[in-house]
Amino acid sequence: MDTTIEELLARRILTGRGDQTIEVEVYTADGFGKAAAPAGASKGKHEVAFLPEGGIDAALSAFERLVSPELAGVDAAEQYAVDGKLEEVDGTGRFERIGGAVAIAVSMAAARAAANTLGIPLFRHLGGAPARTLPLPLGNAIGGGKHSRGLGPDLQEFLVIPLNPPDIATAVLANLEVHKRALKYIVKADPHFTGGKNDEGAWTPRISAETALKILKESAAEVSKEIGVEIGLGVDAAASSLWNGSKYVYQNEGKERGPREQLEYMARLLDEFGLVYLEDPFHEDDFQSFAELTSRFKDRLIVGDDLYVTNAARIERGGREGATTAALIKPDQTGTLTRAHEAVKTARRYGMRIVVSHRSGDTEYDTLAHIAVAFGAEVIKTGIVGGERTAKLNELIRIGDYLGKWGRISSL
Ligand code: 2PG
Ligand code: MG
Repeated sequence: MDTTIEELLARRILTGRGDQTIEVEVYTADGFGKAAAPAGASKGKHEVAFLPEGGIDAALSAFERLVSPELAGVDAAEQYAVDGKLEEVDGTGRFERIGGAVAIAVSMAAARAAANTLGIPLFRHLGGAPARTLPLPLGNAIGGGKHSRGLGPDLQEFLVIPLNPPDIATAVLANLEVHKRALKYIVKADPHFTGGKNDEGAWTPRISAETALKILKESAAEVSKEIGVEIGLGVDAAASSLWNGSKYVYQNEGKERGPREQLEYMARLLDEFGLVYLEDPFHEDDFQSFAELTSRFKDRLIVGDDLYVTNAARIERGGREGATTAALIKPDQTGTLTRAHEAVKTARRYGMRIVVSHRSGDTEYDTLAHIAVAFGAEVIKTGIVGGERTAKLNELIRIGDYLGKWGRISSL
């Protein structure tokens, strides 16, 4: 079985929200793999460049001129060699020349091609024998913030997570049931609600953050009682989207909060709703407030997304300063699987939990499910409904079946 890359090709395809992105096919002597780059909306300013100057056309042209000729001949099974080549041909450190979309699509497609050539599942190829733990799914049930055009609650995501599910299929079902159940309460709180959902399948009513959390608490309690699985609540504040340089602007609530008030507000939500998960409670450069909140809530998942942008050096700093108890890992934020793996290893050195995550503009690919199992992530964040979200959830169910009695489900 020869895993040497013989040929690569790239094309433009669409994300679930209809934006253009890059898909790459990699052919080895004996196999084939393809993958596509997801795209964010509430992007961190420290992420690698998604596209080079000149947009998608420039990315495709950079692929033809720089990437494709250089990658031919590289062994797809040696991920660090593939990813090292991508860094070398780009040369900017931030993928400004070839675009992060090209980089991550090539990186993942090469991994797929290697796994296919070797006749093993992708999670096994990337994670080896220890990869047998399925992550807990974190589902986005009610949406706000930038993902709801600033018209819903000011915080971006109101999330649910099963805490002690017996298996992955039950875990997925728990989230989906809470999402369905929540509608009953949402239409009471917002009688004009027409059932709109955002890019990730979360409901988008015009209600306050507190109402959203009350609704999820009630819905989760009902579902929990019926199926016998404890269900926790979470929030992605995406606070960089609220930050204006000196204050957090809550447009809908009609309030502004300074850094101190933001800290107290986040602490109040953690206390009042017993949140098990809180992502980006502060803007992306405020390591200090993260550390202060984390010192008060060590038993919760306080998570860095825009704060870390899957960058090992930023996670290293967060670890040294005690900024978070978990790191969000979005492979596209950093451009290659090798860099994402470095980020995971750094987070682990500081005892952080790992949350592998999709983007709000994602594709029907299921690659992320394999990456989460390979990295041994405790949690996978992948929206709630819609084809590009259920693609990952359904693949986790399949991986669970494949693992059979060797598989286990994670716990926090
Ligand atoms: C986030 C993500 C995904 P985006 O903030 O965590 O939910 O959003 O992909 O728009 O950055
Ligand atoms: Mg986020």
